[in-house]
Amino acid sequence: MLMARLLEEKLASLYRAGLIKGGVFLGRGQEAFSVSLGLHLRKGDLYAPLIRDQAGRMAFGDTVLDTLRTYIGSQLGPMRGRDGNIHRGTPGCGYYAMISHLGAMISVVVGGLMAKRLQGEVGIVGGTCIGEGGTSTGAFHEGINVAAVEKVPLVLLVANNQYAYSTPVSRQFACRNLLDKAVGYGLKGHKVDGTNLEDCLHVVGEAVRAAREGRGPQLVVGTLLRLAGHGEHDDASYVDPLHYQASYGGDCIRLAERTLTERSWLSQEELMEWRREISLEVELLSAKVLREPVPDPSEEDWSAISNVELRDSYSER
Ligand SMILES: Cc1ncc(C[n+]2csc(CCOP(=O)(O)OP(=O)(O)O)c2C)c(N)n1
Repeated sequence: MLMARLLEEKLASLYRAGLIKGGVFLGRGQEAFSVSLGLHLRKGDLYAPLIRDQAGRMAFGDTVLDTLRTYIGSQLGPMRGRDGNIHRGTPGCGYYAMISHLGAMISVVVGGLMAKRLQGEVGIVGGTCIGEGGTSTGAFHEGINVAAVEKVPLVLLVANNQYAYSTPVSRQFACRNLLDKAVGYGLKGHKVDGTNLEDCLHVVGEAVRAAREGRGPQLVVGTLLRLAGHGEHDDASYVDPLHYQASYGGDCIRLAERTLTERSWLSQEELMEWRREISLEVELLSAKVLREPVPDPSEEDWSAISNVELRDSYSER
């Protein structure tokens, strides 16, 4: 969680310095909810994170180095400089690269789970996420409907962070609670305070266990606040300041740190030391990645939407 937060702070500063092309989208305030899914998934599971899931990605095994290389566009990164920011993954390891924030990944994970079922694999879970705005899209409805009909082991986290870009929840949905959407389609619904790490670990852990044991798809609604703009290009000036006073308006990292010190599990000094060590690692790795080569289009043997085989077979026609 802390590593994701400090890494994203560095990404934001690199973006403001003009050293990252494209967008930078932060998960600030959503780390506790996000990390809970990444931590409960295992090797062999499927995971399709979205733009606010840096913490979940790192818990699932993504690294500071690969993240920096993707954002900075290094030729040595997993996307070889072809695609930036959150569109990264290693599908062969069940870590799916994001297509869209607005529901596309649900049916991709459901399809992956169906494929695993046809291959006779059992005990697998597929996890993905969506924002409350994304629950208004057709892709969301189609995806959860087929998940429920097929009873696949999907765990879908809905981060209700109060805004979809600048659209507040009052203009987003008219149901009483987002859990009603789970009931409507036949998924088991859970709710959690998305700012409380302990509760998130417990509730998301229960949902993952239920899916793994064959109890069908699970939907978990986390209530929290997006503590950043939609992306770093957005100053979030439209956010009603009252949200910051609400029960869901706190910073999950500060709250987790307070719990750790109140229970004497860690001292302030140890927490400071964690921050210092992580910041140093992030600084050293970003300095290294900034010196790495970026792709030269005239030298590369791939094209943006193709691979060598497709390119050659196309040019032979
Ligand atoms: C089809 C489509 N329309 C618009 C967008 C731009 N867009 C990306 S995320 C987003 C808002 C998403 O809000 P929400 O689902 O609540 O997630 P949050 O950003 O709050 O995490 C929008 C409008 C897009 N990517 N694709």
